[in-house]
Amino acid sequence: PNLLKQTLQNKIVSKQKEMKDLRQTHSNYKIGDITIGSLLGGMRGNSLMYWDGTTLSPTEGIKFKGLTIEQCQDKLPNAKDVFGNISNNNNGKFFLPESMLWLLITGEIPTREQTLSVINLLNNILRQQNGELPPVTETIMNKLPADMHPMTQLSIGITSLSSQSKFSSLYSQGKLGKSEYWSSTFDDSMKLIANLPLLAGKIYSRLHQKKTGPQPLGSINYEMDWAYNISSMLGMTKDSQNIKGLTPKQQSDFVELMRLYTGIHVDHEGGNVSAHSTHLVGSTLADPFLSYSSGINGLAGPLHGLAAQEVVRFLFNLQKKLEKQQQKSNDALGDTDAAITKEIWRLLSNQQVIPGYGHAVLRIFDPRFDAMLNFVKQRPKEFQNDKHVNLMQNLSQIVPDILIKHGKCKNPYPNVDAASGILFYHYGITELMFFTVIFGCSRAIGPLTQLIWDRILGLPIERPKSIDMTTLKSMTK
Ligand code: FAM
Repeated sequence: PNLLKQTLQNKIVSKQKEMKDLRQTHSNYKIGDITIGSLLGGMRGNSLMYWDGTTLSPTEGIKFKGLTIEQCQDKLPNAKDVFGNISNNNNGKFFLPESMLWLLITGEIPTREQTLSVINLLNNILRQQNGELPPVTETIMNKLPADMHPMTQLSIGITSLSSQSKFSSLYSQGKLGKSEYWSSTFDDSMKLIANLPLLAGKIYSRLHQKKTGPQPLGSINYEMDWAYNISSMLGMTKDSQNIKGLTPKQQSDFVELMRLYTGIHVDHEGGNVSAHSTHLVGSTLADPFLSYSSGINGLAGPLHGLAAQEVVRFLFNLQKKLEKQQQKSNDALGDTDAAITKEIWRLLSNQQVIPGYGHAVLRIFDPRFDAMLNFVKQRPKEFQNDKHVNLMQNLSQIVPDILIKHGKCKNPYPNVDAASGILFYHYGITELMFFTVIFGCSRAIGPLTQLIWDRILGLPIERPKSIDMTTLKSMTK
């Protein structure tokens, strides 16, 4: 039995009624004003779309069905809750993305059994595929140039899965009534999420093909969770080739990092580009694969998900510069802060952005950044000699003051990308272009959950009105 789908089904009637009442009774209620400034400024501050899973407060950060990240860590089942003591170290403490998936779809905190049912749901999809990508996707992925950007490969891979879409197939056969759209959208969405460890693994293995050959770097362990299996398919667990030569403790830590990262990146309310693109394309009744590949294309922009890659490049260049300067001046660590400050000002005066800083909505230290930083603080021995991780921490103390003085950006604080890439790098994911693929695995969960609800609630095709310069000018006369 599909516990998640059944639980969702039980919620449909009352939620549809809520929406119908709102539409009938309050359609004319005004919720904001649109100014020329916001129209030309990327619609900042305009509440224009319906999104139910998460909300983003400028001062409190992300909330998942009303729960902060800390509350989620406290309340949602983690690997220890689900599997018992899986290792003799302290890991297994971060909530599993599967429990977040349950929360976002049903609005309820899952029990251990319910979380396990989501793990089994995803693993059973892969069992039916013998732990391999569908043949069409496998063929297409193998034909892509190995040096094509991993995000382009991910987008193509997800698009190609569209040939598996139950929704599209039933729709084109004229077999679907409106009230049935959600069911096959649910099945397609779960299929997409289940296939992401395989796709990410495929893309990563192609980066290593010269050394490791064409075979996968790992295999799916049907007893384990989704984040574990992403790690395996990247070659980072005992179910894999352990291509980076990690110790068992490091393997376990890497899986823990993957659970943390893929748990907190699932969603960031609806207006961000990856979520909004999925929603927009989905509103045409494009299937979940076509819809989410649009989200992936948006995530691949340097101002959005690609920032993780840019941050690591930035940290490496900065570290090199600092070391050169120290050699020149024969200085110990004394003047590092001054040198960092000078370099940040140089970049700003060259009109460059400081990657990993700023946010369109947040006006605080991103709580997701804090969560990643805590991961480091809980493992002082592991990270004490990593100069780039140290630089990342140092920057987070120095850059905000500079950005405040610079006076341009509305949020001078680090966002999640300031920390994420360099932690993956630490464990051996040294291919910078790959980081955003991991983001892309996680982000599927929020927007696809919403897409299922869009179908349940019968949200219409999105069609905002555009305005030309002549009209804008005539309005202001
Ligand atoms: N460094 C230098 N200048 C910055 C800046 C930064 N980190 N962040 C913003 N600004 C500038 C911005 O370019 C704009 O300049 P102009 O007026 O010349 O156009 C000005 O400050 C006002 O921008 P804002 O209103 O504060 O930010 P936006 O809402 O326009 O943009 C971001 C938000 C995230 C795109 C922007 O802060 C940025 O480019 N940050 C660096 C890239 C980054 O880290 N992106 C990742 C965001 C992350 F959360 C994610 O999506 N994964």
